[in-house]
Amino acid sequence: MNTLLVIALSLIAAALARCPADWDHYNDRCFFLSRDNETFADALSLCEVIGKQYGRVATLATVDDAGTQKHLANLVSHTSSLGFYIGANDLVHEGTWVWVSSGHAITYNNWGPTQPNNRDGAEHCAVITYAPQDGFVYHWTDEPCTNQLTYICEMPFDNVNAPVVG
Ligand SMILES: [Ca+2]
Repeated sequence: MNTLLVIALSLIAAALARCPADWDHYNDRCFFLSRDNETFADALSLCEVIGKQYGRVATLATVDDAGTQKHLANLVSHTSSLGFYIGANDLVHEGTWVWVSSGHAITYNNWGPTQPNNRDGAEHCAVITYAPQDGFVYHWTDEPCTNQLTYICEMPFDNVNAPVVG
């Protein structure tokens, strides 16, 4: 194949694989920190809607290893929000925490002190929380899924089906 054509196609593929301008790239995923406050269910729906704009399947963030946790904690530390929903929840079976992205049980966690505690039997959604007075420095807490909070979406980095803004 013509060398220039190969280079051109490579450049196009690279451009399409980028994360949108207001998203953050980490390993194989793009992450988005909201500014709006939503319930867990609305946050999930909004992630999905935003992802469709880029032709990708987006969902609430799957924080499945220490590296991802550290990366997201750093992003959160540059905001003024005290809590971001991630995708972990035990809505189906109390005490069985799963990722909304896959339905698979969580294998990594970063729960803060005494968490998850399912306070008043009403806490089924995981939040990356900054409340150092309570010992939470970007640790996870379980909170009522009806709380209105900021949230973190994720979508694949390498899906090249869509136009990318930015
Ligand atoms: Ca809790």
